[in-house]
Amino acid sequence: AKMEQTFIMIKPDGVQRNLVGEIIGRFEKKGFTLKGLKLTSVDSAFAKKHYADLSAQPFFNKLVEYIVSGPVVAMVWEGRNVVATGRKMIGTTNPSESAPGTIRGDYAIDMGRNVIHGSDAVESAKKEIALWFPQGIAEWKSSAHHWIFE
Ligand code: YYY
Ligand code: MG
Repeated sequence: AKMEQTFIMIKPDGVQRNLVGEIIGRFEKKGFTLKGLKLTSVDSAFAKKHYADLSAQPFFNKLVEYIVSGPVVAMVWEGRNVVATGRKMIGTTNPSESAPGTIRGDYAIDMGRNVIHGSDAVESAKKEIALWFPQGIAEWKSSAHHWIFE
């Protein structure tokens, strides 16, 4: 599998519930590399752009209200297969079906308070990273790189 990047966002409930350190720790300890990080609040126009693909869904307005309800932590993580592996670490959309050991399985109950977002494909990751980090992200290589990737 190739090196790729994914966009991960800790949603307002995750920030309010002090899960930021825990979630960052899981991605760090897995071996992925942190390439972008900011605490920020977004307005509804921005949230609608982020979730544009879901604009026809009945839960869309509620989802947008939730995302603008407090600051979020926006991140870019890099590593081999990080998009799919990140989704596995996050768990299924509905936390009541997410396996224990996943972030949603361990820390969430309701679908509309599921703590974290992760890109669902390499293409959507590229779009989301460009939307959230228009100024670009840090260029660096971890000194642990060769201890993690063969
Ligand atoms: O990628 P993921 O976050 O797992 O789910 P999406 O299908 O992209 O939906 C985005 C977001 O919308 C989801 O995290 C919760 C919310 N949502 C909802 O409130 N009700 C649904 N039936 C489906 C999704
Ligand atoms: Mg999604």
